[in-house]
Amino acid sequence: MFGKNIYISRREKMKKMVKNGLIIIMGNMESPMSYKDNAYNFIQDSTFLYYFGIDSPDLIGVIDADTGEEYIFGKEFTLDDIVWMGQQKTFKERSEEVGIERFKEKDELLELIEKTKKLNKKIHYTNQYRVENTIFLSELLGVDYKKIDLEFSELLVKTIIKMRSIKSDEEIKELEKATDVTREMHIEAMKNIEPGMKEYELVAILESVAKRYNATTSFHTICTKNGQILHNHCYENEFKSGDMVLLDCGARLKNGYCGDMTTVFPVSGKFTDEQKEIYRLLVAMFEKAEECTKPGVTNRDVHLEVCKVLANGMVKKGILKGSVEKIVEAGAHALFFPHGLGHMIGLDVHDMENFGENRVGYDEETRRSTQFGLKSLRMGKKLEVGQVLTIEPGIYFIPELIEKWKNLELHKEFINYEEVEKYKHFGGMRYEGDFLITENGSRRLGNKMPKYVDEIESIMK
Ligand SMILES: [Mn+2]
Repeated sequence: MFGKNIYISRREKMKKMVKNGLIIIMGNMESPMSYKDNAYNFIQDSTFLYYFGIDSPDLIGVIDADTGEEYIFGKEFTLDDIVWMGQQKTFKERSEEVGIERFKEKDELLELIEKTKKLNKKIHYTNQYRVENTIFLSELLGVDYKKIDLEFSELLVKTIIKMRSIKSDEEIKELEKATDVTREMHIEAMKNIEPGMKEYELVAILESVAKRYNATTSFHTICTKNGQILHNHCYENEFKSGDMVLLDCGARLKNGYCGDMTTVFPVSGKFTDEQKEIYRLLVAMFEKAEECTKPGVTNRDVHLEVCKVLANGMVKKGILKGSVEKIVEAGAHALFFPHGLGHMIGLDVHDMENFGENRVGYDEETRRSTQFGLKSLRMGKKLEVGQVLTIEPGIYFIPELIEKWKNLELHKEFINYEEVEKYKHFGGMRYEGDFLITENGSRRLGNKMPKYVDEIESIMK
């Protein structure tokens, strides 16, 4: 948690931007895993964390933009809670730590809503992603639950996205820490991998690094010898010499800030010549993105520049043919790179995507494409100083996709299918780092991360 003044000034800024009405920010409730008292790990809503800071279930933050009054509604501890969980700070005390003087029992929220309705004031709330909160809001506001996600406040959501998109110095420090824990997870994996190991055994090693820092993972770890499967959460395979590991994982610090990194490394500790060739092209794509990522350009343009590096490399290998510009315009390169270059990262690993990918990654100026590949770019809009986003190009040979395109004779003027066939066994590679947009360009967060073949091989020795 940050100092009180940070939360106070964030809420002041929000009030100024929303101007009038009553703002409701829902914290998360416990979510049962198999029965009520056996819940999933509690994850606080990140917007609630951003404005109200308290990492506990069943809280609701309310701000009256007209009067300036601020509240947290919840349920104060009873003797019963203390018997089960021990003495702890009261919610009143914890509310005061984030500058909120009015901690109220949850039941009293209904009165405030009734009062607000009588005054004909607007009630602002955001679109919801948890069914418990949708039902709660529906009952509180007397709105059909199906309408909750139609009648939310676009103004409030826009305000939150605008504020959370630009990271402050203290947030950058936390993101840097999250990136460093993430880095250590990757390096530990590189040092410990050996032929004969199961994917889940490697997962156990790298996830224990996060635990050592009182952190969790920021999403389900992808740790696989089948890198061509983009989001593979199955860990049953055995690594063999000659296989590549694709590891995409991140740490989520106790305070909510996330890291997200992907590396690929050879199980044996030595890249084969074929692996080196593709990996070097991947690094060239990554470095092109680093070079192009700066304020004022759209991330869509950065993505397209990176696609050109890929297309150019594939033309040199005889896999693609024709003009690089035309290949990328037609989207033929997406056979090998069907996803986007990256996404914003912060308190969520895909920052604020609960509001909708397009609200976060696009705007009136930059619209989302419907073309295969480009349509999966989550962040397309103009880059601004203070944004933090991932850069994560990939090169994949997905047998099923190759087969399908080949049968449809898709882009056959650009794709030399006979050459592509030779790589069907190859798998896939991705490399990812987290970047802050600075005045002059961008800066990769965290300590230096191995990237080149010799750097990776020397760590694995
Ligand atoms: Mn990512």
